[in-house]
Amino acid sequence: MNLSAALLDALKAHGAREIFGIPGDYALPFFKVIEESGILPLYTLSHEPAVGFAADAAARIHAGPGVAVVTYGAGALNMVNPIAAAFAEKSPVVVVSGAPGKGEAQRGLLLHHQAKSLDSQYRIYEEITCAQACLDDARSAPAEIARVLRACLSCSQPVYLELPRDMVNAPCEPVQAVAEPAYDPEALAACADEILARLHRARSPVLMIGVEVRRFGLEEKVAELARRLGLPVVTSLLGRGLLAQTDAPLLGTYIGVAGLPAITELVENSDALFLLGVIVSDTNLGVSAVHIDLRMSIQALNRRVTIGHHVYPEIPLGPLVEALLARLPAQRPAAPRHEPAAYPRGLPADDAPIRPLDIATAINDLMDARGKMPIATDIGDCMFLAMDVEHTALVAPGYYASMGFGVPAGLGLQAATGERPLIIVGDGAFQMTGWELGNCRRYGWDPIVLLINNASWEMLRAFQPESKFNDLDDWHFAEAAAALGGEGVRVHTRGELVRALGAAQRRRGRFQLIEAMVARGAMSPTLARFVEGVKSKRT
Ligand code: TPW
Ligand code: MG
Repeated sequence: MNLSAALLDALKAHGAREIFGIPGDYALPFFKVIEESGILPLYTLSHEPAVGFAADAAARIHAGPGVAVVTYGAGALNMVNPIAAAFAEKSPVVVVSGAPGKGEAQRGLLLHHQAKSLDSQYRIYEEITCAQACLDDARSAPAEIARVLRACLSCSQPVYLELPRDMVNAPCEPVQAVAEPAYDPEALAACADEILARLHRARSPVLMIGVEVRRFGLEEKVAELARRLGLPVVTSLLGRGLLAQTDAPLLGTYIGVAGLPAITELVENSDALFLLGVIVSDTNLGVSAVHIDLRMSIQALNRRVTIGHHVYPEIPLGPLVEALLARLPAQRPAAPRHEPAAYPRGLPADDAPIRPLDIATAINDLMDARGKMPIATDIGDCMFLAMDVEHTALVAPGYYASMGFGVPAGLGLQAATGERPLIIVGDGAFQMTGWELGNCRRYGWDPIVLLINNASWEMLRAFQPESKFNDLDDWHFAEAAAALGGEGVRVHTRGELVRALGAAQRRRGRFQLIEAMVARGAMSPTLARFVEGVKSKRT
């Protein structure tokens, strides 16, 4: 066996299902093996940021590693931002970068795509991945690959593998996977007991679910845990979309002052907030009018449980959920008396102009009539209006908040699941990565793309209305759809929006771009509250 086949087999054995990439001369030999071996399907895109976002979305949706393969320097450094995003949002992306061969590096010349030194790229990636290896020794390579892929799965974060081009065909042993790091069952038992005692004593315990629950494949078990505990359940902002496929007693999403008052009060008045896999970030917990006292909370994140001043290190989330379930009776306690969030429905198909909330309403009506779709959003009002869309599988940059995520993430969703996604994106973000839709035709992808064109960086305008640089030009995106292999329509009224969504849903085989024209200054209620909340926190 050679090194590249050993790597591809190992990726597949660790749960990878497809590869996204863009080749370059340092990566051409590896791409040749990827294509000719057929071990994993290869999807090439147009610009490396999209490769990173698509691999990230694939990882999020199938809760296993996503793979992004790029060339050295110009390729890998182009992908730093999406991998930083995946690191922050705990998405397990395996980056494989081609690199100069060992011999080339020893000739004393600077090599093309080299920045400062030949290992600059490796050191940059050390900052944004949880494990790294340079596969420049065929004897140690199998163990190095196993170590790095184990870290990817155990930490649910990106990892970095550098593959010098003269190593691609080096003879090599197959990769033997390494086991999960061990934990102390007695510590786990003590921790589970303490959590349950703490919840039992509390007046108003609340369970908040975060992305780790999905990353570690625990949604069904956590839904069962929620039922047995009989606690009100909410998701964090980044955790929006979790538990959508379960019958957990889910109320909605906590977004502090930006969210529904009933959920905000419940979370902020809780005397035992159980944060299960929630990243403790400003977007998840900071947008509150009151200061949430984390000493009153129970936090399980990053293989560590913190209960007040007690810290239990090395408690992985899966075994913790199992231990809690094992301690709870199977019968259901009385359902908690909290109303789940109600989402807007029944958009009149009239001649009124489109407001952002109308878009959420139209999507709810469509999904009621034709079934749920997985959704990818960008950052901007598209993400905030998605909070008014009924719970469905969702990938969105809810914490790191990088623009350009939505369209490539949607392509990643369709590649990974075969399901047709709905992409919701603003005009500013579409200017960054919208061109990637041109790759749909050759792979048979046909997402429905709802582009909110307000000719504006509206979210920035909301923070700083006096700045004229937030005015964008009107790019007439729908007209570009045909050239990219899809179909586009521009809609101005609610009636046109409803009809366009229905028509797009019926037309399969090509991407359907609906360019919804929205007035500058119009915002979803959630974004308006979010901006007010952030502004008042700053002053
Ligand atoms: C890679 C900063 C956050 S939101 C925003 C900017 C520029 C405006 C988005 O405009 P769009 O949506 O897409 O038209 P909308 O609803 O506000 O009109 N560069 C990157 N990421 C971020 N987050 C920014 C800049 C930003
Ligand atoms: Mg805009």
